[in-house]
Amino acid sequence: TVVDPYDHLHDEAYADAFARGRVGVATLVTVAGRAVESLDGDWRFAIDPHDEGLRQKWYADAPVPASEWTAPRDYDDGAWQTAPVPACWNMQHPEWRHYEGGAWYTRTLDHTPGQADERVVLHIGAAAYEARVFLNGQFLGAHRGASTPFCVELTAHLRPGANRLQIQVDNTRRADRVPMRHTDWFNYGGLYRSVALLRLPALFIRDFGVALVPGSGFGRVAVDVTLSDPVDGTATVAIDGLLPPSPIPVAAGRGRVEFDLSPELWSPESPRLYGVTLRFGADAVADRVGFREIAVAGEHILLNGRDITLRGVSVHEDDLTLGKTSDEADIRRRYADAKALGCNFLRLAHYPHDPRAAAIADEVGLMLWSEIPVYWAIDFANPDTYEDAANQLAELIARDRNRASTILWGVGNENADTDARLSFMARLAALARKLDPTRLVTAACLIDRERFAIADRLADHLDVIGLNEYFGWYEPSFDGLRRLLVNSAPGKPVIISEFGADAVAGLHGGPRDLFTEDCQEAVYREQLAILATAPYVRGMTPWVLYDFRTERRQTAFQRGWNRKGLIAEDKTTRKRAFAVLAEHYRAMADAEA
Ligand code: GCB
Repeated sequence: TVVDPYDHLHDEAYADAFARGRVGVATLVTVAGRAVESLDGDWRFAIDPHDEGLRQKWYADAPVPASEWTAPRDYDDGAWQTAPVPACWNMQHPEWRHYEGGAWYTRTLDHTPGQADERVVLHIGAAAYEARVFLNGQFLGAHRGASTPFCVELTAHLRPGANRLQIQVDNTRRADRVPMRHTDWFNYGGLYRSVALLRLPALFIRDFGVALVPGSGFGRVAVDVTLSDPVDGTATVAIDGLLPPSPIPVAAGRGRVEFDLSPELWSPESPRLYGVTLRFGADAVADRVGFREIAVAGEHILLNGRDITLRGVSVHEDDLTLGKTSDEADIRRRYADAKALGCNFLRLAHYPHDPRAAAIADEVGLMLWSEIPVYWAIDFANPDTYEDAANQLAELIARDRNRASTILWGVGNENADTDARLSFMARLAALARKLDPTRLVTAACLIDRERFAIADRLADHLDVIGLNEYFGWYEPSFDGLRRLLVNSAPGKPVIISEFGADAVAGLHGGPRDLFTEDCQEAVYREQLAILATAPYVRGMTPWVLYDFRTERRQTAFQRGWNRKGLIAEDKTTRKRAFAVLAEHYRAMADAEA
């Protein structure tokens, strides 16, 4: 046997991170309306494929005296390259394009102590996939999950003057994580959403929610608040034009009050938002919130009591130059393209998107399906995998619970109907309901191949059934789709959460010439005609708005891209199927009006 003399150091730091230091939803602090101190910009950066930083303790504060050296110290971040935050490292240098492993971000934090009892919290918008945070040599916490925010409190370890902040980020795909090794999107890495410091009073508002009470006839608004510590007291809430500052009694750090209020309702046609301010002691948070009710009645979806159909499209976070990082312009372009299609709905696949996605959807009037990457065959029997998925779900809900645009939580995508998966995802559905009774729960399911019907056992645990099907593409004939729809009596609304076909923009041929725009167009025409015959199909989100990067697709037509976009990866060139879907959605909207 060959023994690596330094492995114990690595294992120790690794075990440390995940046994003692794991941070999750319980430590998250809302940033709504807060003046944050941005840490975006250039950080010193190095890839670290052999985890030398953990073995050699690059995070150790002072140089270790030579007598105590357990490993050679090759660490000097002063000579490192820099990388911008927020960004995916893959987009920074050609040699980092396919890098998968650990990497270190370091920077100096200049700290001028404020009030004596000030608390300082680091807020990380997203780190793909794992992150370990070190300050002045101390390991402070670790997080799993590529697309949800997390917080680490720095207060006890900050010094006046210069402080050394280091974040080790690791995007290694692992069989027991969420997602696992196999996905159909690019494995970007890095601190790819904003990083900021929150300077807070000793007691602060951790989380709050403002929403219509379901089933109250649009006449009651519930406001809840959770504080940093289990104290008693009184918070106040005010809603512009609706509610003057009003008390919320708080006991053991929590309070909830229902107010008799009838706000103007939010809808895609009229995306009315109200300014909301919450205060407790020296702390205040604020947000712009819409009030709406989403419900299911039989096979129908009701928005504010009105039957609606969801004219949607699926979209990934992916960009030619930004990778998985989104900026506001990119999100607005996404929504402008969706509106040009006639959409009132988008499926944000397959992981939580940038927080501005839901905030801007609130403002422009689009409904959203937001999901966690319980994708394909994750390790459903593993309790640690469940914990990771549940934490990602809870962090997503905590982050976006005040976004009226988000109407559906998706708890998975195309997961084979096994016992382990059923219990795993049924628990996730129950968790989503418990954390948030104001939204519907869904999942993108597969066809039951034996009965040839929509008969996933998980459907009992969902409000809305999502169904992915690729008739006309992975299955050449459309007969199966007709048979499937006739065979099914779901008793709940169904959203066709995916269908589509690859097409290289500009490539033409006959309607069955694969990878041509004409073939994609033919698939859309046939799909739309057939789906219109099933009354329980209450919406659809065809796959997908833009072509996106994916390492697993390497045919001559794909070369690292999924080509099922209605628009090419330049986000400008529309394929022929775009107009077909736009025409169909226009007719649907007219029929509804
Ligand atoms: C699916 C997956 C999606 C893939 C798509 C495809 O069913 O849910 O992530 O990208 O099919 O293009 O095959």
